[in-house]
Amino acid sequence: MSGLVEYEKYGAIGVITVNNPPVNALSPGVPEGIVEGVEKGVADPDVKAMVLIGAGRSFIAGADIKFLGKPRSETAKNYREIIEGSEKPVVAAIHGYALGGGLETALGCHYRVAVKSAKVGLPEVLIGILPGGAGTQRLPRLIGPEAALEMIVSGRHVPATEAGELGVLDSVVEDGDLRNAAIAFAEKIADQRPVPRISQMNEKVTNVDPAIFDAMRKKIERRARNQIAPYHCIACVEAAVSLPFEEGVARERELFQEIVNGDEAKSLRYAFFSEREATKIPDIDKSISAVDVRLAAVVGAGTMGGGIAMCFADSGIPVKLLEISEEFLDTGMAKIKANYETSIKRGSLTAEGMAERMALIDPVISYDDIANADMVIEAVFEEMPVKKEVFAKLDAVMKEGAIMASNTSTLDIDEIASATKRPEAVLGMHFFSPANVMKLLEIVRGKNSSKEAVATALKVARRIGKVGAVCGNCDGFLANRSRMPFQTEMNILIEDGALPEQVDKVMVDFGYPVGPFVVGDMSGLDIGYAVRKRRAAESPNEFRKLPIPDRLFEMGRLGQKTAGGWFTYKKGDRTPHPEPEVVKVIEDVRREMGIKPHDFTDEEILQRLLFSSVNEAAKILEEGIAYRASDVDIMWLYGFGFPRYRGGLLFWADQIGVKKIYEIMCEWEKTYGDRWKPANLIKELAESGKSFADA
Ligand code: 3H9
Repeated sequence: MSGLVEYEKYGAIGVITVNNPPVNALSPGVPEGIVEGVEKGVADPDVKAMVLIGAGRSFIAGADIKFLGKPRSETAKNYREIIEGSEKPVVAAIHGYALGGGLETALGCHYRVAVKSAKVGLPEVLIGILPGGAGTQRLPRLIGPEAALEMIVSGRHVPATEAGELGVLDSVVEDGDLRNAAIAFAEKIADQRPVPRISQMNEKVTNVDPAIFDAMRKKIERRARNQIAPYHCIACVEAAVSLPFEEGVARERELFQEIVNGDEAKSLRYAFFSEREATKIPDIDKSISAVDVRLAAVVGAGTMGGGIAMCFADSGIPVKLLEISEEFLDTGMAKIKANYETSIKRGSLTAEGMAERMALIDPVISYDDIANADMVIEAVFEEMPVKKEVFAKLDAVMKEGAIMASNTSTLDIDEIASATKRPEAVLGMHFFSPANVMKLLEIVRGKNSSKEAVATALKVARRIGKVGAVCGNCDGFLANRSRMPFQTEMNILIEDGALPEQVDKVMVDFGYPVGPFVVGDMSGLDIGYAVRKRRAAESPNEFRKLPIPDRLFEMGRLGQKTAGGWFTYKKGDRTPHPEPEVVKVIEDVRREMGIKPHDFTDEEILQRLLFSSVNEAAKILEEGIAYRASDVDIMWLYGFGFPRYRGGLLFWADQIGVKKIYEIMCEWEKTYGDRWKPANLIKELAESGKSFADA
């Protein structure tokens, strides 16, 4: 047997164990090894049945994503059919995850036993493909097309108990000795005939109402915009109810081949690996021990602080929430309560769940009360003197070894750290708003931040369900600094002749959930105004004035909170309506600035917005503020809603080609001036024919 799969005998049961760490992916050699095991069991007259189990932490997490779309052996193509064809029953014993090709393998087996903590699913759609190992044909035959459609199109990981109820699993056992439980199960069913084969179960796929497929297409219309995989998944399940098994499998293979090497699949695979890569910091290896955060503290119970406290409570970590007065504390706690109540109304949280979470948040008003926390996150006003005062107080009380983080979105981490005698314990942990919802956690490594502090922040990010990515210290850090030129450019586009609704439409068509002007209205025009004021004071020469949003702010058009900003909103409705008053401001400013407005193509709008940020991101890479281009992409995917199926800002740029972008920027530099001067890195990459991925 290959080293990836082992075979042993326990009485009359042959046990085939997949051992391909870390997640038992179906890398070359694994399907072949499974087939060898099955053949051994079939050939041995003393063996009555077999168990297929995974070593380590999972059953099988799917095909090896690194090998997707590459040639496979004939055995690897057909191993599920070989398992299913075995005259002796094979029982899949599932713990950890049975995902994608992993669940498809289990569906090729005759029975499935799982422990309670296991999860099963067909998440291929999330990496831009479809279950290509007959999953779209077997699952509907086993649990009916409606339930199968939901599982396949959502790609969600289904907990074992629910999978048992759906009929995916034959038995759900207590966590513990799965191997023995599965052997006992195999002994029980060993003599039962006929051996159940899902490919031959056709009852559930006859007389199906065909309307379910169109209903699903309609349901995913908004979410699946510009994507192919979700629709191909539906087409495959449709084939399962209209074609015999073998023809359905052929159809599935055909559609799989069509998309496996397409842009969508490549971008999503890139995003999958980039997310994992982001946690690997060149000089921080496993020997660096992260602090075990058993008690957290948050300073400031405003919107951000409250949201951060919720992140800890949601993950079962007790958290102290500190404010300067009972009054502020009560307001903060009331907001948290209201947020949880909204989740209950939406059905995503139970009343007991809310009570458990609220019990984990301990509101306090004295710094002494948070002294024994393992990590503290400051979320007070974005003003340096205030931050420094807080950090000096924290320095005085926090226990030795505690990590002290600031949630600042722009301020200098090193200066904040200088307010303490332990700058090594200080770093940035920048949450995005709303903190309890947005997945990105930007971890800012100051010049003195210790490796332990960074490792702790990364570990905490994972524990609280965030995607952590690390960057260096600079104004705006990685995420907001790379986003800033986009913010400026969208305003310049308006000065030059575009309208907010036109720009928003281009970006929504590109794949953003909402356009940037609507986002501006949602966060409030006062935010940008305050940032511009600060920047104007700090660096008056570099600062580009933006008279249109300044004037809207001064008119009291602050966005959705005042029923109008860039757009006007009707009461209780978030639909943006173009506003003549705004158009008048735009026209006035154009006239005063002596600008002759011109028409923009959609492509020009898209490129002007995104190239401006590509240029800044290149400078960030050049300065070593980012470890790698893919970290920029992770921040854009999880912080700014960049469409995942386009990979991320710099992955998208690489698809266009750095050389082409460089040429366009050089032209724009001539037309529009200095702001389009290409970053040195862009020039270098263009001249050497390289990409951001190579940088
Ligand atoms: C498929 O099955 C297609 C078939 O239908 C048909 C084919 C014809 N491949 O996420 P983690 C690596 S498509 C390769 O940190 P966790 C991962 O990169 C597949 N590598 O652990 C990481 O490596 P490193 C359908 C994989 O405990 C390490 O394992 N299946 C794969 O947080 C640990 O990963 C999926 O889409 C893979 N399939 O989460 C499931 N999976 O240490 C994809 C993981 O070098 N996987 N790695 O950074 C997952 O969703 C999560 O990894 C899982 C565990 C939930 C399983």
